[in-house]
Amino acid sequence: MTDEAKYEFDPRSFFASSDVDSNGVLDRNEITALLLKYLNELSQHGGAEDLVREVADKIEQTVETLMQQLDKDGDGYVTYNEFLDRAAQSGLLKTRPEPAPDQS
Ligand SMILES: [Ca+2]
Ligand SMILES: [Ca+2]
Repeated sequence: MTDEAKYEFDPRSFFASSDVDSNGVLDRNEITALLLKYLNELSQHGGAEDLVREVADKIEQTVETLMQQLDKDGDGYVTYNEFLDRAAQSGLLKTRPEPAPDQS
């Protein structure tokens, strides 16, 4: 149980850094950029080449699936709460590579 706080994921800053135009919601383009960045991180960490290639091949389909999962009210935008809901119950947080500690 003590391993639970092994690394800190800060969903707020993660969401904010993904919200490129800072309008408080993530649109399809921002989700795509986020996914590409995530894939890039994964491939830099190695060991996920198959996954990276598979997702990169079907990027539009993957974004579509992500949007369906994230955008619960279907308005085309992912709010912070929608993101939090999904992040909490999915494997997203667990599979994300450990970020470099940048908190002071
Ligand atoms: Ca935005
Ligand atoms: Ca929404």
